[in-house]
Amino acid sequence: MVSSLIWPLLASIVSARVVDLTTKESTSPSLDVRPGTVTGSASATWNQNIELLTDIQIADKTFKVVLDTGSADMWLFCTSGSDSMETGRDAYNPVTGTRVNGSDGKAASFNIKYGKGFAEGSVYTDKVTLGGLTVDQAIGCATSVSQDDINDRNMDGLIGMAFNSGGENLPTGLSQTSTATKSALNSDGDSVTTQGGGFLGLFKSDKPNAQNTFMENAYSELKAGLFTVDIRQKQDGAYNFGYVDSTRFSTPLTYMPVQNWHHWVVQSSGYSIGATATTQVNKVLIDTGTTNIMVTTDIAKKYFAMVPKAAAMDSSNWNVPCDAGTMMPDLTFTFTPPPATGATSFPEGSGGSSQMVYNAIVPGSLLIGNLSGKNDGMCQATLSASDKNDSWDLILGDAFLKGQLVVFDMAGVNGYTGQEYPERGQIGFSQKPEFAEELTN
Ligand SMILES: *[C@@H]1O[C@H](CO)[C@@H](O)[C@H](O)[C@H]1NC(C)=O
Ligand SMILES: *[C@@H]1O[C@H](CO)[C@@H](O)[C@H](O)[C@H]1NC(C)=O
Ligand SMILES: CC(=O)N[C@H]1CO[C@H](CO)[C@@H](O)[C@@H]1O
Repeated sequence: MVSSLIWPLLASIVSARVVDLTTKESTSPSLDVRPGTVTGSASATWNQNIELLTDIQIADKTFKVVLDTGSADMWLFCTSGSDSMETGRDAYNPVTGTRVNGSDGKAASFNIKYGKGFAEGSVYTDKVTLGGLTVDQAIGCATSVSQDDINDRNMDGLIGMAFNSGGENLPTGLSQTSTATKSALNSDGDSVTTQGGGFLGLFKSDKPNAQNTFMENAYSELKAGLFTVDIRQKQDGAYNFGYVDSTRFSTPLTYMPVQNWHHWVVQSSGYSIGATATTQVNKVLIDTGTTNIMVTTDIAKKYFAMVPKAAAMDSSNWNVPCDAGTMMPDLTFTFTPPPATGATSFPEGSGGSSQMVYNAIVPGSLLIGNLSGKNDGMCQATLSASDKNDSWDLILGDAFLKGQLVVFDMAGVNGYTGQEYPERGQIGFSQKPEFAEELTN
């Protein structure tokens, strides 16, 4: 907890943006429009089978954070918060950072509201290392945090991987109202998705110069402007930065353009429960920060009607027999890529694009979650119901991501990348080798 006073002075002098990275030779420079050469990798470790935590380092200290594709801000519990908040976790001591000030010279404050939670405090910039990539990063130093998050002692904060659109004018037609999601442990140990504002809360009070997200800061250095998510059932997974791991991903990938500049939202063209397919267009948020798959009540009811002994716990959650195994139908979301238009230049390593329809299959066994806690042989389902939002219809969280390999590519539709930070992104899907085998049997 104690930081020396010498280190922060040194740290503020060093201003290289990205250092100490794995460097790979670029094999096809003509296609590699990214100026950068670096890649990185970090593991994703389960916390109580409910959220994934990733290590970041600041000033040689390690913090465990939720890497959240459903929101854009970064915050950590701050050492200047209450003692009870700090107990049992690593809190960030901003003595190594530089305070961000408003135009009046006073400390800039941030105030992020998630529907069921919040974090507030002041803002610092500091050197943050994630997956071996080091950037100067704005950090919300949270002195006031919702009790559910305080109780989640293994979690030191959150790093948002969604888009930063705060300082920009949004293209017409897109909603300015921001919503964010993250998941946390509530007092019952259930997964919760919290929503209702959160993007760029860092700049709310004093509106200092817009701060960048981690991906924006790392973007120009990365070999490819993307990160990938490989989450596994009951095992550590991996987040990779700047490359697609060809030993895991089968390429070419099916890429879907993001629908909304704020969020990693793409369009699905239908879903299947077991062999029963329904054509229905939905906007889906692909969210590492939500434990469950959140669908409409209609889809959830249809699904659980197929599971013998499934029991509704309330209007949004169901329990299923822990040994339901093969009785749980697979749940499939269909992604139909738009026809290729315009430039189709892919950064090397991003896998190229497939025009094939992608069926994202979530094997039924992945929808059986934790024990109900009632010693009744029942387990919480990781499929639940929630209402639609303006920004999305469905949230495909960790339960979905366990079934697919996913690329979050900041390039535009069909892989177009300019030298500037792009205005849109695309999400690429690839079957997991282990499930691809299971599913063809
Ligand atoms: C979920 O189950 C795992 C064991 O599979 C256990 O370690 C964990 O504490 C449980 N989480 C909650 C929130 O009950
Ligand atoms: C903000 O103000 C504090 C206190 O005066 C100062 O230490 C800090 O360097 C300022 N930040 C910037 C970026 O100038
Ligand atoms: C599914 C979803 O995103 N639901 C949220 C939509 O927005 C309202 C109001 O902001 C929330 O209460 C819902 O939880």
